[in-house]
Amino acid sequence: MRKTHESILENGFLGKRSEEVKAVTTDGVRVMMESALTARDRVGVQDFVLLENYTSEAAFIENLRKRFKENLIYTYIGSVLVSVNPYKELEIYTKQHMERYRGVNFYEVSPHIYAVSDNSYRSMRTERRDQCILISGESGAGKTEASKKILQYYAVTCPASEQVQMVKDRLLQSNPVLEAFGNAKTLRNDNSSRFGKYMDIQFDFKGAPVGGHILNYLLEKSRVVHQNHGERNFHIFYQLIEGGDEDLLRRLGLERNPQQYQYLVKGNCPKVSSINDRNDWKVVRKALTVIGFSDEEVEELLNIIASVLHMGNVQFAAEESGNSFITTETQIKYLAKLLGVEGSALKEALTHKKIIAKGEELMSPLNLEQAAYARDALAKAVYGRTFTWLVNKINLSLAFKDEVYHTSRSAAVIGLLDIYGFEVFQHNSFEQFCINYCNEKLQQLFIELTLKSEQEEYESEGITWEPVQYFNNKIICDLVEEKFKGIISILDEECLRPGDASDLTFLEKLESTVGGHPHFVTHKLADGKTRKVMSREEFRLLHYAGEVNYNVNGFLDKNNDLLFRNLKEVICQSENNILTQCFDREELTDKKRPETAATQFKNSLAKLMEILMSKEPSYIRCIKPNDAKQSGRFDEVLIRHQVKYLGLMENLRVRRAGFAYRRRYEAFLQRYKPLCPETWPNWPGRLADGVSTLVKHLGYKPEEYKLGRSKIFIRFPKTLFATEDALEVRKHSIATTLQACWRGYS
Ligand code: AD9
Ligand code: MG
Repeated sequence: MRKTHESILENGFLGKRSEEVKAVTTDGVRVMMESALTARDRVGVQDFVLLENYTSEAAFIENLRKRFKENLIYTYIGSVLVSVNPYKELEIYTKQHMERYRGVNFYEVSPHIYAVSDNSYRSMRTERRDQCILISGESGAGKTEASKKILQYYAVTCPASEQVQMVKDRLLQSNPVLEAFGNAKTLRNDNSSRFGKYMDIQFDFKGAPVGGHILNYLLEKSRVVHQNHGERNFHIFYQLIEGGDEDLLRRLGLERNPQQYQYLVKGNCPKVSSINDRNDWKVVRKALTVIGFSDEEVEELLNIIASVLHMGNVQFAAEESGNSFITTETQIKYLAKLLGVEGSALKEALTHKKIIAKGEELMSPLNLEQAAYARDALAKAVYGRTFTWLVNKINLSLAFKDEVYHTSRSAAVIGLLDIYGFEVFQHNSFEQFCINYCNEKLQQLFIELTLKSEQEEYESEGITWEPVQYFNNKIICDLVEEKFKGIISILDEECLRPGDASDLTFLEKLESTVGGHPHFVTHKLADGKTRKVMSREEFRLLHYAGEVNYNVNGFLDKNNDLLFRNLKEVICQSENNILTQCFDREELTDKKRPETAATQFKNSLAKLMEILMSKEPSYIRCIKPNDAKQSGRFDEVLIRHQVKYLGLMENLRVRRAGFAYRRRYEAFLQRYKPLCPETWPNWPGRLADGVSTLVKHLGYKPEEYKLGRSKIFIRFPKTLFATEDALEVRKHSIATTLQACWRGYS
């Protein structure tokens, strides 16, 4: 019985209150209905629009809590999916579950990420329109897991030929590879994405996935050389050291102990209980083969990874003059071999800088600090560019080519966006600034698209729209990205300014330019006094998702992202094929100053927004239930904060602004036609007339509903609840009659 009730609850329209059940005809039905309602009290409503008290944040949170307790991690706000990270494996991602959602109408099954996936897929097929699924939420909220579930759903449920199966395998296998090289343990998440990823899955006319393309955004390269306490470097280093066989490690000159490597000891966290590096290594190694990497390419790739570890162990000492020299010859030997470069040239380039004076090239010696800086810059550049190479290589392997039509254009695409989530640490730097700016942009898109599409729907259906007040974070996006007076512009200006420009002069310039902005704060108060709680090296941004203090230390350097020219020259001579692709010799002759890191990021985000705007979006809003990464813990304060900044209450209000529910005529008639003798079993005329007849028969009052061009709009949830109740009763009486007939026959 319990199962029946839950399936009624989870599969039908939810959220009725006990007193609303009036249409009860027999004791049996009453028992059944009451039992269903008790269960409903337990599991809450599956769509927040059905909350009676939809403006109450407390009711919203309570509904989330109820569902979370019952392992119902998904809930809708209309068509937006809210997902709470369960921090445990749930039995809801099996093949049977996938089948249940395949081709089924969004609202007829319980909320699930598969329903969103299937809905996008069907819209793409039927409307021939590109789709995108935007996954947002803070670090550790479950975005990457969500994107993987979507990809798996398509891989399992979409039609496949032998050729398509290969594409599916490659699409799936690209994940472990990119995560190995682009994810790391942070304090917020053991598998935190340290790069942004937008992936197009390309489909042919039959709906089969035939290719893919990935765009990657700003990798957090600084992690290669430094990790905060309790954090790790990128997974691949530990995987290689733990999982690589003896022979491989010998060839690479590596020891099976991460603590031996300076680039791996900064966070003092070589092992993570939730991660099995050795197993992950096997997975990644196999994935590289499936994607189509040759043995030679894998070897060259691993040579680079190992070389970064050796680079970290290159040490310097200073002569009396202050000039540095290298004290670790063995490392240089390994580096020369692994990078395929001249050892002596590398040594010179790590301890000297080429300058041009009076038209002549001179080698100027570096002091200890400068030499360490050059070494770290090289490690970051080598790793960062290799990561981009990896993405390009995966793209080549996923590229769609139609042999018949000789085209690389697919019929339609579904884009998946999985970026780094909003993050706040004790110490926040340039990387957090970029990550959080990116989240602002996505929030902006969410605001524009949800409000816009809602408005458009009312308009296209010919229904009057009642606007809702909401916080528009455009003001913060502008503060960061505006031409000439935005933070990025000011940072670039300082980066270009010769002379005494420093991180602190950048901060001063910020104060004088955007000091009065309502979302910008520094230690300086308007009356000239200082704010004691803030350091002199920080500025605070009041983000849509909360306040973050950024320490300006390293901003100029990270934004400049420069590699000394002579180091570049050495790497350009490399015999390693990957490196020669990453470090193009033309770069050496190019006089143009490359774009700064922040400007590149800003421009790539602007392009991303254009891509997303051109597609039909679906949203998944991920919520992190607690900071301890524990299952079963529902931290109300943390969750309330996320509900607030994700704008979920506003989203709900917009959705409910006029009408709580809307349904296409066809679906509405199909579901409720048993309730009216004129529409049952079939309505012969126009759908709109059928719905009109049906609702009149049900006694809907004119103020309770409106008929649009293709949909019925229902103002109050209780109208729908009453209809649902009547349907339940009707179904039960049909079942009872059938049973009686059956007994009569037997
Ligand atoms: V970040 O912004 O990249 O730092 P994400 O991507 O939002 O972050 P992620 O998907 O990596 O978070 O989820 C964090 C962890 O939560 C995972 O490693 C899982 O252990 C756990 N998780 C998330 N979603 C699910 C789920 N649907 N089922 C089970 C989950 N566990
Ligand atoms: Mg992630």
